[in-house]
Amino acid sequence: MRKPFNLWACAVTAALMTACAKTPVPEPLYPVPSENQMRWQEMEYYAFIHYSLNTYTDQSWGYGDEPLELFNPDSLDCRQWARICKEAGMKGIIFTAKHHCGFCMWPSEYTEYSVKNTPWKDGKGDVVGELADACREYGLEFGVYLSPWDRNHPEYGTPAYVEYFRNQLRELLTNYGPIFETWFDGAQGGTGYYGGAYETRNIDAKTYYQWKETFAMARELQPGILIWNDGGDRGDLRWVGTEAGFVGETNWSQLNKEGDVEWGMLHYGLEGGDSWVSAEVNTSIRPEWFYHESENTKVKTVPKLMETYYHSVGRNATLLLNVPVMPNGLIHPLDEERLKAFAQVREEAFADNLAYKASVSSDKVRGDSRKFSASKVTDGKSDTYWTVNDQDKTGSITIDLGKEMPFNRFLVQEYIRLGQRVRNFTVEYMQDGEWKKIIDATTIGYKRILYFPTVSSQFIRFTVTDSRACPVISNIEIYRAPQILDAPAVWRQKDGKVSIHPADQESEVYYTLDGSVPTTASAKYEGPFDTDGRIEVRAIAYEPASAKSSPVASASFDLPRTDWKVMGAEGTEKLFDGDPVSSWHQDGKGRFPVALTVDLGKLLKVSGFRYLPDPNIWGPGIITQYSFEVSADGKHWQTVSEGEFSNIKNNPVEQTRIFPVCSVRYVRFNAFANTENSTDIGYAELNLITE
Ligand code: FUL
Repeated sequence: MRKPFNLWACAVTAALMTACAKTPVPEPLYPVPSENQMRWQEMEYYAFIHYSLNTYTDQSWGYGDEPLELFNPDSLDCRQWARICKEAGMKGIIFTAKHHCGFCMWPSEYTEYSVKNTPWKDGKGDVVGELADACREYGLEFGVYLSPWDRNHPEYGTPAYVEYFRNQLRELLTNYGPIFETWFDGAQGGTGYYGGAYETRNIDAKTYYQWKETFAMARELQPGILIWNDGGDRGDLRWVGTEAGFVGETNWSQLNKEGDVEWGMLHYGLEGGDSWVSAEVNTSIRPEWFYHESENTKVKTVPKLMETYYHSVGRNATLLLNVPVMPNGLIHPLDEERLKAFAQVREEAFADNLAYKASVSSDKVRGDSRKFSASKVTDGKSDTYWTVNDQDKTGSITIDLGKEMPFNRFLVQEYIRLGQRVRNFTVEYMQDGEWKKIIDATTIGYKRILYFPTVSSQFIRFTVTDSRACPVISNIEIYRAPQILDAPAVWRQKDGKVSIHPADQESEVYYTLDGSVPTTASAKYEGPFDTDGRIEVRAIAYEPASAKSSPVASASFDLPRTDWKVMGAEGTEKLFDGDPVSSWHQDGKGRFPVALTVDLGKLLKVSGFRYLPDPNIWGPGIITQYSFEVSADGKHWQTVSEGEFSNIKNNPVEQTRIFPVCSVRYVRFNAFANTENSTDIGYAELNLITE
């Protein structure tokens, strides 16, 4: 009996082997990523570190005339930065070797405006060098941000500066070991010191820097390099059109080599584009990029960081998360704590893959070959995959967990070495013998992670419903992540009414008004409530099922704006409704300044103002140049603050300006320029700081 059985087994094996041998792998769907792009994509998460002279002047962008004496940190320790990033699970660090102010954090031989002429280490220090060494010690990749715009350099705007820029890049790419990424920021040209000229210099970002030659030099010096470039020529990676920490749900790693890249292409990529250009989501752990003491209460919460993770790594992008360095040369303990907590929550969320080695089946498979069977998506290997015949653009895989289990995360990966293919897919679960849809989604790419309220089932079905060519799926993972509760948002309307908004509808909310930490014994939020005067609201969201609370939301409010009236305008409610998303627009009818005059109803002692720009994506009309005037009688006006809101286009966070206290009944906020080059001015909120 044994002999024929063996013969039969041999015959089956032989037949299968022939089928495997006969079934060719799918043809790549071009473009496909380079080896450098693959390596970079697999890094997934790495740090940005912003540190420069601005750290000492509380600015977002230095002007280029900041004195060198300012740079003298007493505890600078790049090993602390590297240790924190390593412990946070990051794979590398990109450092602002030179920001727009032109100050060099390494002793460049081409300028005097560098660490070599500062009191720090008697001019013998080199921050870039120390950080490169620390990265090597901690097993991190190292990258450099070198700002093309240089507000210090006398020759900025002429061909001589381009040579200077290239010389600096050569220094950085030659003297500091392997560099995995260079960042050439898109903020290019404008006002500056420029060696004492104090003027505006505009350049054509497409032609001025001659990127082709610069890129060629960079690739020759560092064959493993990835180039991020926001102006002119296409690099290897792309910006996603916002610094708020998310890329489009639909995200193609493709763009065209030539032609303009509009916002939508940055955010969603371009299906069918002729070049592989993947997305990198850059955002900061605080509202701004550089350290500002005033932002110590605004370090992003773990739930917010998790959301950012799902909206970057979970949407086929990498996450470049910025951590600023304090004036003493160290990362703030709060940022360190948050980064570690974020790492732990990620670890907990993705600890137990329910689909690993689960039994799987598919409705079709390429050439009936075992080599491409559905089991390849749960074998834990990144170089095996399930695929179907060339003519098939759809297909589904059913995963049997063995028994009913709760889950709320679904992770899927395409084998992108053969190109990005999937346009649409669905995930369903079986309940009472019927398939129920969890989610309809679009692209996958390198990695897609879906999150949804917990469901329980033994069977999950993943279906590709549309694909540019036969789908090629290398991995599926399923998790039950613990619930994360976010700090609720607190708004105060014009009349003083406070409303509290938890991130998820199921949690309860508790709050205090006396500065104490809220617990479930505090007042329970039942709806908007009246308040008066200056107040501090603290609130938590609470999930009864797990008895877990969110981090505490703290919001301080100045006097209510009850009597305020915008003069000469109607329908301005959204300007004072406390909602950071709703906005009011003022039509300047083609003429600057566009003045917003507010009657406060009575005399108040005022010492500052806060402007929250319209955060919406389309035509936000964010003010970039302003002046702020005050008046006690509406006739005699005094300018108390004027200037620019730096980097407000990319990072539209609240702007605060302080001025000497004055008695005021009327204020006038003048806009002289906005981000749209138009006179349509957008405001989400306007507030005053009173004595
Ligand atoms: C922006 C810059 O202007 C910011 O200051 C920051 O460096 C950010 C990463 O890029 O465009």
